[in-house]
Amino acid sequence: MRVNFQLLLSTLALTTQLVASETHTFHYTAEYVTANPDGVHEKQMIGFNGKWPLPEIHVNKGDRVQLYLTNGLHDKNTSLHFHGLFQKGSNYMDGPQMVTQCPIAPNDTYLYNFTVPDQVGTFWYHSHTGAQYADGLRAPFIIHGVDEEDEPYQYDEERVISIADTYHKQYEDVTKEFLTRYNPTGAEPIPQNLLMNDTANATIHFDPNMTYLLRFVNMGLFVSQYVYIEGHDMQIVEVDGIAVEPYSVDYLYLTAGQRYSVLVKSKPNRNRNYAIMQKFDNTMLDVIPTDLKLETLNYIVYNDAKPLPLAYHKDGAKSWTDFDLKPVGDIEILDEPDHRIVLDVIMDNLGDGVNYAFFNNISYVPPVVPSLITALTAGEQAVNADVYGSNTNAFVLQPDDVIEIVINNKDTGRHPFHLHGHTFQIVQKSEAFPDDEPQSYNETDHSEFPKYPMIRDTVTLEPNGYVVLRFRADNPGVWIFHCHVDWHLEQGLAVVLIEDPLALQSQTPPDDFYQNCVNNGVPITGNAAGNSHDFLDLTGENLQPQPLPLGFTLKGYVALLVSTLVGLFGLYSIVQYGLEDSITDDERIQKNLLNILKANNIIPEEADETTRL
Ligand SMILES: *[C@@H]1O[C@H](CO)[C@@H](O)[C@H](O)[C@H]1NC(C)=O
Ligand SMILES: *[C@@H]1O[C@H](CO)[C@@H](O)[C@H](O)[C@H]1NC(C)=O
Ligand SMILES: *[C@@H]1O[C@H](CO)[C@@H](O)[C@H](O)[C@H]1NC(C)=O
Ligand SMILES: *[C@@H]1O[C@H](CO)[C@@H](O)[C@H](O)[C@H]1NC(C)=O
Ligand SMILES: *[C@@H]1O[C@H](CO)[C@@H](O)[C@H](O)[C@H]1NC(C)=O
Ligand SMILES: *[C@@H]1O[C@H](CO)[C@@H](O)[C@H](O)[C@H]1NC(C)=O
Ligand SMILES: *[C@@H]1O[C@H](CO)[C@@H](O)[C@H](O)[C@H]1NC(C)=O
Ligand SMILES: *[C@@H]1O[C@H](CO)[C@@H](O)[C@H](O)[C@H]1NC(C)=O
Ligand SMILES: [Cu+2]
Repeated sequence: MRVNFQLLLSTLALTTQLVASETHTFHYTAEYVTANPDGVHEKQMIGFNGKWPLPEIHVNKGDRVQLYLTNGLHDKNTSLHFHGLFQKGSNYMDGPQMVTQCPIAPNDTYLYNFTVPDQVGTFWYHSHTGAQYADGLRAPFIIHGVDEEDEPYQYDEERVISIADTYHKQYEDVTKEFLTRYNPTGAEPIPQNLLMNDTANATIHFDPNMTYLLRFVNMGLFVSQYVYIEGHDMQIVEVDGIAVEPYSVDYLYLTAGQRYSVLVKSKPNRNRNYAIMQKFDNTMLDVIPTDLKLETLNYIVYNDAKPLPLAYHKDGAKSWTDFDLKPVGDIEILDEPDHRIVLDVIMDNLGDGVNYAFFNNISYVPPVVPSLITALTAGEQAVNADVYGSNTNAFVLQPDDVIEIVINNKDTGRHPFHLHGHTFQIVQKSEAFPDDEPQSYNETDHSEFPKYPMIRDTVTLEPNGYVVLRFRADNPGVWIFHCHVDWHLEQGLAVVLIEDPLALQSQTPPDDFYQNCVNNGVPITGNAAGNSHDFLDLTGENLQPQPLPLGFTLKGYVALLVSTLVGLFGLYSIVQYGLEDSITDDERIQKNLLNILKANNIIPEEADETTRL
């Protein structure tokens, strides 16, 4: 009797566990949907099953996700990345095309099948094909805790609040106009608007006497945003899927890709409604068009019968940084690194006149074969960084090493860097420095390391400054580390970390992983050049364009030109000017520019194309 009872109990326990972890199966077809996100401009968005916005996905820790993605875009490839998920043991489900998978061809279906065993919090999913998520192929992905330890904060209800910048043109048109020699300074495309919850003038309903968990996700492409709420305190409790000790703030600042969950106590009555504001970080814009609204108003509504609030401006907000936040659980700084990777960021023009982004003088160019496939098929040679190509910035990491990534910004822009497959500790993060005084990290002369550093998956690098990140290489895989300003990723601001490739080889992607490549004409074995006979022979690999001819100081030339033209017409017109379709050859552009410079006495009348400026 007693034995049977115990058996019954353990059977019950087993059943409970089975029931507790659920499998969520989704069948989604990505296809064009006409929508008007900001209420100002109608465009073709990319929705799922004929609907846009895309659905929020909610799962519990330990659940399995089976998401069948059918590419219903007749003229484009697609892919899906689950931002912030470790994908431990399932590297091939990470999503970035030509890194961990082949692009999904039109009319093909790919199954994203993975579990979320060890993470809780606010994440999101998005296309990792070009700048495609600009057209709306993105949505929040929330992992709920299953016990108190998972969510060391209490709330009555949650509200998921996505924010984003938005473009009125289709992403491929914006990309084309950006990556051209007619935009030699690499001026990033200026978004036309801000969205909250995929709309403008959004309404978030509140009931009185509640504690809300507001989950903010920046699903934007480029510009960081400030968010602040009238008359309500915000207490940060979760950052990029990491629970932090409660910290009260007046505002949030989210770069593309970042998330914050805050606790907000609602008012005891429904006497009035309140403003929730979004504001562009306009220091990231090269030019501010006069019709761009830098700050937009949304509504916290307690009472539909009461008037909507006016815009609210937060004065004297207390500033704060990542160093004010502390992950729950006294997680100490990792030891001195076993492997330090130093990356210098620059932006510059190559011989085709286009402005590119570089880590250590290399502008990432996707290989012929996805790097993961190279790692899986290179045998022992998978530990040799060369097989991943000379233009992918591949670094091989040894198992369980403490990795330190030092990024020195030799550029005047602000860059939110994101690492796939990991979170990292932020052990140093400098302020911004003036353009003529960039500062690099000095390992023998730096600020004190925090004892309990902040941990997250996306961090801002300040203009002309540096950040130092640490993590342990405990997740075999091919993980891309890149700027989440998608325009900068398109310009090549990425490296790939090849983490413990020999252990990675024991991961076996399902058949459709390879079939997906075959259907899209991508080889399923070989090095970065697609060579499977000699992994060290990279003949035919994809390479960045040749540099500009020696002595040709286009940069100075352009700088002068820009300052002149800004004076004359404002930078906006120069961008317009640069994009003029009628100008089709470099020679004519140079002549035109020279003439403008001469006309303004910037250069002498006798100067020609060979004059060094
Ligand atoms: C938001 O308000 C602006 C200004 O009133 C209006 O032009 C726009 O259509 C509104 N957008 C939405 C989505 O309601
Ligand atoms: C889709 O990807 C394949 C493989 O990389 C490529 O050859 C093809 O040009 C891509 N198609 C489009 C429409 O970009
Ligand atoms: C798409 O796939 C379906 C089912 O495999 C097939 O019937 C159809 O002909 C395909 N369409 C195109 C345009 O390839
Ligand atoms: C998803 O992966 C699990 C574990 O490998 C496997 O058991 C399951 O059959 C897969 N689902 C599908 C639909 O292939
Ligand atoms: C966001 O918009 C959707 C669709 O209108 C709505 O169902 C949802 O409640 C909104 N989210 C919040 C936080 O208000
Ligand atoms: C909210 O709580 C306060 C204090 O307990 C109470 O006086 C008030 O009636 C409550 N408001 C509502 C709408 O229930
Ligand atoms: C990049 O190239 C410049 C000029 O050739 C050189 O001085 C510099 O050392 C290079 N930087 C790196 C990190 O390789
Ligand atoms: C780094 O700091 C040390 C100690 O202050 C100093 O001697 C050294 O010159 C610095 N290195 C650089 C490259 O600035
Ligand atoms: Cu960037």
